[in-house]
Amino acid sequence: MDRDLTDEDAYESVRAGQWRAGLSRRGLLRLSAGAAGAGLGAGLGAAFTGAARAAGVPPAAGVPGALVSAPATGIVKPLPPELFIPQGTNAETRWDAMRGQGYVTPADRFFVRNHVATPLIDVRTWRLKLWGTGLHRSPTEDRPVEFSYEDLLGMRAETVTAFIECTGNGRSLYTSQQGQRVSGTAWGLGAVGVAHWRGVRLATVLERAGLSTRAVDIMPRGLDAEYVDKGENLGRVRRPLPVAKALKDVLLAYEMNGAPLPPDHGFPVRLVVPSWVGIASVKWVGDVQVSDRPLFSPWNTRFYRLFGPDHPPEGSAPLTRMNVKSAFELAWDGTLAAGRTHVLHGRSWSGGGRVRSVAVSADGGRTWHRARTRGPHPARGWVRWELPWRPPAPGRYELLARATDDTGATQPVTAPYNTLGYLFGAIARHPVTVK
Ligand SMILES: Nc1nc2c(c(=O)[nH]1)N[C@H]1C(S)=C(S)[C@@H](COP(=O)(O)O)O[C@H]1N2
Ligand SMILES: [Mo]
Repeated sequence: MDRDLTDEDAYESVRAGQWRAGLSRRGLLRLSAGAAGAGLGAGLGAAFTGAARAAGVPPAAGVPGALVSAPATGIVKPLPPELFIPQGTNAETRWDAMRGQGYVTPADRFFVRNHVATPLIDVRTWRLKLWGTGLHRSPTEDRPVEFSYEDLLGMRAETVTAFIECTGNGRSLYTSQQGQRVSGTAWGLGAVGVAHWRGVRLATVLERAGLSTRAVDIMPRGLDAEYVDKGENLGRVRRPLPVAKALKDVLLAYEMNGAPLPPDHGFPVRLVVPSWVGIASVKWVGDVQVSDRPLFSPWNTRFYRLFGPDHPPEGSAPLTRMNVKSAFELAWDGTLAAGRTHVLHGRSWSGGGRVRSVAVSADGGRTWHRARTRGPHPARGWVRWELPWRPPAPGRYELLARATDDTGATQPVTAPYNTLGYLFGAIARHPVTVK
């Protein structure tokens, strides 16, 4: 039986076996051929507009890989404190800055997760390079198949509305809510955003480059500088993706919310890997290796697996889909006026599918009330919801929201511990003071 590698259970068990036992090529061939066939033609839910050249060619800026010397963060866009919480080389969206916004996260407040500084790339010389043993005639890295920005703009465009979420989103709650020590950026719940991404299907580009039925993994690599982790140079950001997922619903995006990608979000072109861990959505893509055997990088071996007492020493299988989460459009530890009714607003999302229902509690989880969802509700995005609440008296409260997706997955009371603090999906206890 062929197993769909875009199903994370199948993917995890298959890949876990591969790490341990080396690979059975025949098994993998069957996997990729079957899953790829099933995935092809599954729509992105997309709008083909026909006029593919919305953006034209933006002005050139610098050279590939050149660093922007924005002070301290390496982020180009302004980071006003009312929109962002600084997190080292990263910036977290303030959830209160989503209050009153439409369905998507505007680019001016979309979180940024950068291993190193945002590079400014000259689109006139930029090329997308594909190479490897998974393409016909196995082009080498120094003689790849190339596409220009113009080439991509000239191909059939699609739009997908999808969240991108850092795997460590909510990490600080392992400590604040569960008293556990984890390492990594101490995100609150703001390392997530939804945008309308427009670009070319990765499947289209892979096919034009001569995708072979032998291909099993692809590995996109960013043009940002090499990442040095505690003195060790890990090379440029890159993470393998199974061909089955690459062919299913992955976009090579050049627009975000109707405008050319901003530099911080991957200009000129980034991957958008819907529903999966944010690291899969490689920004500033320069090349894509296509391989007839499984690929490895630190981003699928030492990072983005679960480590800790409940996992084998080499960690879980590489993480794929994100879990179910919810957030209130309120400042963390903010204030609400006493003596009147407030409409609590929030958003919920899941990598597993559409969010089916959201329940809210203002009394620590003793009583729950179904929130009213409104607006669009796409599987790869989030759903907005609201619920009126009249605080009974001044004082400190914890607001809880719990979403359930259409696979039945819901938010637990406690998130399973892992040392790197990934996938915090427990019900967050959002503190507010009423006075
Ligand atoms: N080239 C490159 N791609 C990257 C990263 C990076 O540092 N370099 N960070 C990844 C991570 S960990 C996340 S969560 C998302 C964040 O996307 P955003 O900065 O557009 O919000 O980009 C991913 N793609
Ligand atoms: Mo991330």
